[in-house]
Amino acid sequence: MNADGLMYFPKGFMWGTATSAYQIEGAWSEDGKGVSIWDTFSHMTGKTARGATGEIAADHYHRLSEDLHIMRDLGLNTYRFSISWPRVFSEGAGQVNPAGLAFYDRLVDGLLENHIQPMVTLYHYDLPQALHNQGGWVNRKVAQYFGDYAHEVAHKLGDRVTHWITHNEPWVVAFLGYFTGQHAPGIQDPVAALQVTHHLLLSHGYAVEAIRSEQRQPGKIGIALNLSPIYPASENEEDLQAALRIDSLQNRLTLDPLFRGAYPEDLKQRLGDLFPSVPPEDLKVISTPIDFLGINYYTRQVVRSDPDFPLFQGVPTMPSGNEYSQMWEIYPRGIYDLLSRVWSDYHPASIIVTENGVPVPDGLDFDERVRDYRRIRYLSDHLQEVYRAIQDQVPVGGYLVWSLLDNFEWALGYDMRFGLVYVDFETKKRKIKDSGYWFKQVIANNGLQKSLPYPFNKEDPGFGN
Ligand code: IFM
Repeated sequence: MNADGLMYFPKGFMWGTATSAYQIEGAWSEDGKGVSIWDTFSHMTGKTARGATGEIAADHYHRLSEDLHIMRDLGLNTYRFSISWPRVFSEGAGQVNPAGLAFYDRLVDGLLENHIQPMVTLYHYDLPQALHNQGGWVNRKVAQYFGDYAHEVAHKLGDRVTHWITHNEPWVVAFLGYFTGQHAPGIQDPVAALQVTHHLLLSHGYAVEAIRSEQRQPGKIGIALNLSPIYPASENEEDLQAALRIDSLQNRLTLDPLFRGAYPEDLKQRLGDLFPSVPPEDLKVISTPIDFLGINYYTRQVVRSDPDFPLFQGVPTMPSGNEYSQMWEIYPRGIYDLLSRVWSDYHPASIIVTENGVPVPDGLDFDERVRDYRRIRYLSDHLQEVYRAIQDQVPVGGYLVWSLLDNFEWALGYDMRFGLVYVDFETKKRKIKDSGYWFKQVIANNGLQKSLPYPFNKEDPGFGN
């Protein structure tokens, strides 16, 4: 910390926000876009809160210039967005849809005009329905199609995109989509979920090769994983062992093949026949070196041993004493522990916090201001922990807030607001929240104030939101 009370981040630090296509774009069937599994799923009765769909979402597709203006206003130097695969290939493969690609072309140009680095995610949950009809991610061929899609996009945008992310949260795609069924395509089959994990990782490797062969400037390539540090509920040996077992499923299942070229042996043994048989050549493809690891962090898990719980004999608990958001426990220290652990165990070339944020029930006050103090507190506390990791030599190159805009939070519909910018879902009107102005100041300073003034502390009157 400096004498002026600011914790300065490294020169060139990436400050930005993240979004995904289905959560903000809308225009679900315009300009030749094909149907995605989320279009199908959200149109089914009972799959999302209040039957919400992404048909219109935040209407970003039609409000691109307004949203670019907001990004510039916030002073972002990086913007992470995803490309809708069915917008580019309405059938997932074969004929390209030029109008779909043109939208992203305009977006990338608009970002660069505003001095914002484009970070492209190729897959953020919205598989073309046509490929699901061929078995979806359970079908190995889909991994190949993903490589072809990556090729096409890199061919078009590879002269301007600075950062590529192949997949967002493959664990969520596999386990919420194919095991619990809370996400599209709503399947509940553990064998499928593990097969899907492998195919997603394989397709990541294909995409890395495809982008490297097509890009015409040295863009950096990575993947974004949802990772959670796992802590034992007590110091008992049983709880410690349970935490390690859950860690193998939650974190090492994706980290080990990507960085060590092998799935965790203990996990494979535990899962026995449930685990797919994997050709050794696949692991070479999966572990193709990448330029950065994206980490999405929201919360931790605290696990206690439970001999009755199948296979893993461990269950998550809800520790008391800490604050909770609408979705999770708030545990800033977890991001420090996670960054330090990933760095010391896997040594990725560089790390970017590709998502961090919090859902709080905020809204417009009488004067049209959104005083989302709890979000400011959350972001500030987490950034302090990121800063601490950087001081300890963990190579963190950027921090992106989830999310730019309030948006469609998957099965939870529009009930969870994560944005730095408030969206009135009736009128689609945007309003920068107090957290957005706070973040703007952090970016402008390239530094964080150590202590937040009134009324950002839990004890202060009016902290409510
Ligand atoms: O909204 C999601 C995003 O799509 C993926 N990461 C977690 C966010 C909050 O749940």
